[in-house]
Amino acid sequence: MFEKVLIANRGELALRIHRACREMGIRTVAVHSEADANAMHVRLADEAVCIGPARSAESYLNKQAIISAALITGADAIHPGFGFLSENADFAEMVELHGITFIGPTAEQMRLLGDKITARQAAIEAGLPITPGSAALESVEDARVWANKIGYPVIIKAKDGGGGKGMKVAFSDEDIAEAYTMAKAEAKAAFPSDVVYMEKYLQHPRHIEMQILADKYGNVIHLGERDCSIQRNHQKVIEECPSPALNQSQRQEIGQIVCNAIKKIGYQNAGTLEFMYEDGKFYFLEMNTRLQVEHPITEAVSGIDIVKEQIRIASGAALGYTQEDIQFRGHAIECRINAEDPDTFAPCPGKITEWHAPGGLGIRVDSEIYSGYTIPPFYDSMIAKLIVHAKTRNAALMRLRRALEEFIIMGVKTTIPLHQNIISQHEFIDGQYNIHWLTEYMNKHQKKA
Ligand code: MV4
Repeated sequence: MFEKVLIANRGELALRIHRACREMGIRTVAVHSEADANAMHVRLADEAVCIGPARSAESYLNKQAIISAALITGADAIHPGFGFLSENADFAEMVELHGITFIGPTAEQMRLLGDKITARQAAIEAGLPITPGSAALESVEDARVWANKIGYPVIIKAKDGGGGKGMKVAFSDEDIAEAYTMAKAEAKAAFPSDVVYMEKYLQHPRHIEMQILADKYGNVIHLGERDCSIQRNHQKVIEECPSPALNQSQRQEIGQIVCNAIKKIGYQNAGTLEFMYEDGKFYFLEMNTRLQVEHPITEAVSGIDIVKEQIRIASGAALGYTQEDIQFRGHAIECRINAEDPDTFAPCPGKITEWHAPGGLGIRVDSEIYSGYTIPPFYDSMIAKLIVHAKTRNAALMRLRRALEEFIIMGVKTTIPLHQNIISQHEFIDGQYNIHWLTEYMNKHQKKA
């Protein structure tokens, strides 16, 4: 087992990883930018190294600085968290070349699954259900031919894309030229490659993702699904586990299919397979080769500490249990609390003058915020995650309502009122929503600016 782990991340996740290490008797190294010198995990970690100025490019994305910090402090392993360098295969490779363990999959597994076209190919060969689609598109004419083969509507996507950038939908031959050209241009501007491909467009899917854990010996288990359909502009707002749309037999079926696929692909550590779910069918979208923001709802329902499992797997331990040992209990819901204007979503950094987090049975608040802390303007606006867990979905909704009422954050605007609004809508209460619902709801009820 590792003696010392360097946490190559910031904010609530850095604290979360520190906590797992602490409980495992592993010493921690916190790396931070100049702007994060006062962060809680920096104070709690055994050692702290300033790796550069506030700008992420010069600190949290600075591969050399992070590896130097690991070498100087003698860290055995680096946990990348999510975002930043967590899915950067070159970084994973550099870390391993320096004799340090990267807590995650191998660089080649990252490369295979990070490229949307090779990932789709791997998914097909591994038996995952997928939307009808094309290989890399060569020209507008090629796009038109494929679109008529697949059948409109179609969506054109960048192979290195993500988060909705470089995606264009076409409903007929009239749209295809513009969709192809725009998607390619956006891809060129935003990603390493401007290669684009096409899929059959699903018009009202839910976004359901499966959490898996795989050790270095071919053992794979799944920890159930998360429904992440409540999102706006590709930013998740509320996630829940299990999905209100699935029944037990569907869960077992997709779980089995996913585990078999991961065994065939050959993968190690934690991973999440994203699907679109429409009219009772799953369609593989992409695989995330990292820990996800919303992992706590899976932890609540399965009782498994996913970060500890990541560390154990990276240290060479075999999974300590089989699929039959995993029990799912109750229902969990996560609200992402952002320092943003709840109506305009404009980021709203600043000094927290009052902080009172809710408590009680089944409440978890993951955050680094404390009274007097000043939120820096350089990073993502998420400042806390509120996770509630209860026996049933209705009980979880009641608990969530109560917890949001108790949550006091003064000094900055937050999205707490937005969450209170969403969970009082009957489409949410009935669990009848798809990926477009929140955007449509917001547009309908947008305060006239
Ligand atoms: C799709 C789709 C419908 N049909 N692909 C959005 C970003 C990236 N994860 C893929 N995305 C989508 N791909 C097909 N064939 C709809 C979306 C999509 C979406 C997917 C999941 C969660 C939220 C979304 C919001 C808008 C569009």
